[in-house]
Amino acid sequence: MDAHTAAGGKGPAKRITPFRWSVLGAIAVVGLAACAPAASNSAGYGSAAGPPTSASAPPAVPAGAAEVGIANFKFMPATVTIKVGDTVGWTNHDDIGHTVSFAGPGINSKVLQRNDRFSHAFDAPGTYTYICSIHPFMHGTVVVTS
Ligand SMILES: [Cu+2]
Repeated sequence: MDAHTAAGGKGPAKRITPFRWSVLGAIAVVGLAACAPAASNSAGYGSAAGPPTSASAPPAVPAGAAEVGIANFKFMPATVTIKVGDTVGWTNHDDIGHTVSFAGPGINSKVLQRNDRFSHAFDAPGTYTYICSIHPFMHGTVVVTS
């Protein structure tokens, strides 16, 4: 080859030979690498679509409010989480009167008879616990997030 002749002017031909073998070796490595992707094609499967979303959920409590029912001597749900400024409403479904009486901020309903409703808007973040003052074993919590 002409390369032999040109490079040979700078030194003996023995110094050229290792270089040419390394080039051949590099070509061989590239050839092997090109085969690799075909071998790993099967790894692409497995990420199917998620579960179908339910078409129609029941109408939820409107944003900015939460509703608590009082039934069978329980606040349900016992814990509600709202944002600052949101309102929580309580409706008594028992035939017995209950109250909504908070420990800290002095929020107290009158005695709620069946189907009476009490509501309060919370203006500061925090965790507020309350009871029924008639039945102190009834506990509820309002979590107000900022
Ligand atoms: Cu009660």
